[in-house]
Amino acid sequence: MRFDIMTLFPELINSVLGESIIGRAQKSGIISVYAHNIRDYSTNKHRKVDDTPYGGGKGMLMATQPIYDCFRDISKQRGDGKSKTLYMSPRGRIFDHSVAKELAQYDNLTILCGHYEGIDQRIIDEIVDEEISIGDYVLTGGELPACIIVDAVSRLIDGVLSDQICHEDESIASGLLEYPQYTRPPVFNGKEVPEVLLSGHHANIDKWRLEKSLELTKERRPDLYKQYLDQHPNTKNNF
Ligand code: 4FL
Repeated sequence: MRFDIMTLFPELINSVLGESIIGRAQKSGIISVYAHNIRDYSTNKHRKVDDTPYGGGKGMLMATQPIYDCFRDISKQRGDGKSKTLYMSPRGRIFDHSVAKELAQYDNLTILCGHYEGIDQRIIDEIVDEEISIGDYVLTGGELPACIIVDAVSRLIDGVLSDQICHEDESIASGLLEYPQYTRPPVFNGKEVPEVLLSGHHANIDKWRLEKSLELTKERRPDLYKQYLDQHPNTKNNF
């Protein structure tokens, strides 16, 4: 899978995504991430990328020309596969695990990161397929949200995680929060590991973990809990 990020801070993208699992996935060629500096496409002699808003108001907007030329260059570079262009924006659809699964079906994702007070609406209308928000807060730019999308989507791609069962098995994907986990030592500051986990009885351990997941989800995320019960009507509700 190929990601193209349009940004004023390509080094920010490369430093976040160059480490750990996503860094390794890039080195092994399973995914590629290209951070394009929008400023490189400015035709202005001072490499200007922003301008004042029509109608007045404070702040500066990102202008159309450098972004459009950057996008056209990316369109030439990327393959023919299934492609989508996203704009990271607090106005967008809220990102969650099901959106990540949806986006993992594409061959090419192009992500536009905003700065300043926003972007000329016409560039959004012209090149963006969907606006995506990572939550109801305002950041200084779209770079960190873009990295979150790349991270969450990439780990769903075959071969990115070492153990393929891993991401299908995990908590939020199942609709429940994760049960508590323990490792050695068996007693820490006087607190013991729950006995069932030391028993070696796998059926009992699975049952305990599911109960803990249900209990935690009911308490902390009643919205997810209700959804889970709707989808799993045979769940025994003991709490
Ligand atoms: C983008 C916030 C996506 C939340 C400033 C520029 C943002 C954001 N989700 N804040 N972009």
